[in-house]
Amino acid sequence: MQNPTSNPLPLLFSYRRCPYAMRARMALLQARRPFQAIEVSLRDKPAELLALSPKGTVPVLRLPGGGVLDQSWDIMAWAFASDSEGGDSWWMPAQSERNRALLQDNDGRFKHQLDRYKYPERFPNEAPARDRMRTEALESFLVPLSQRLQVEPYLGGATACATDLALFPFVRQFAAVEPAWFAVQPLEALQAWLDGWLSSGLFAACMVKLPAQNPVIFPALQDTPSSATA
Ligand SMILES: N[C@@H](CCC(=O)N[C@@H](CS)C(=O)NCC(=O)O)C(=O)O
Repeated sequence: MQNPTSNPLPLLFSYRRCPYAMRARMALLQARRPFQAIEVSLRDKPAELLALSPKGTVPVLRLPGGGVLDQSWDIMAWAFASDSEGGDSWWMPAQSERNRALLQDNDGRFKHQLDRYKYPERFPNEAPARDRMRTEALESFLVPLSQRLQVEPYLGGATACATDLALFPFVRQFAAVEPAWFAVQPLEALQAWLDGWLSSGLFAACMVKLPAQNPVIFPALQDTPSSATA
């Protein structure tokens, strides 16, 4: 892992396990956008992060020209702008009405269900809702998603697009709560899609461990050893 140079690269304030930060890192890597990254402690956020974006969530991308992107989808849009490698083919399919609605559903209703299913202790007043949330997420989101992936292997159709990257970290979190339960649900196409991303070089590259709180040049996709997720 290299140290930052004086090259003006975008700087990503990131958190390794955050699904929003994961989708941003995957997009930057896939688009072959060199960037620096800082692994942030969510309990001790750096002053620079809060100065750039007082709402204090990650990811945040500081652009060399002085701009700030503090929503993961905006970072993905910047990554896949048409001057990036293959940018249009990853971005254009994500603009369809169907994929925009799917993203909204993921970041809205499904994320709400996922939080209550994964972290019932954070919602003590809603504890009895945990099983209901699992069922609702299955029926309203995961089964329809799987049916769609049965027809075409990716949300971009024959090839992946930004919507695939945007949803994958959230489906991964859901599947990891009770892997044995997830494995026996009627979600064959979704399970195959999830397995494909989990074993991809892109996911391994995005999960590389960074030293805490120091900016480093994030290793490019082709430089990442396959053991990076270990
Ligand atoms: N809408 C934001 C959501 C980002 C978000 O909620 N990130 C979480 C981590 S996964 C966060 O930073 N939470 C603030 C905290 O935990 O203090 C985006 O798309 O970037």
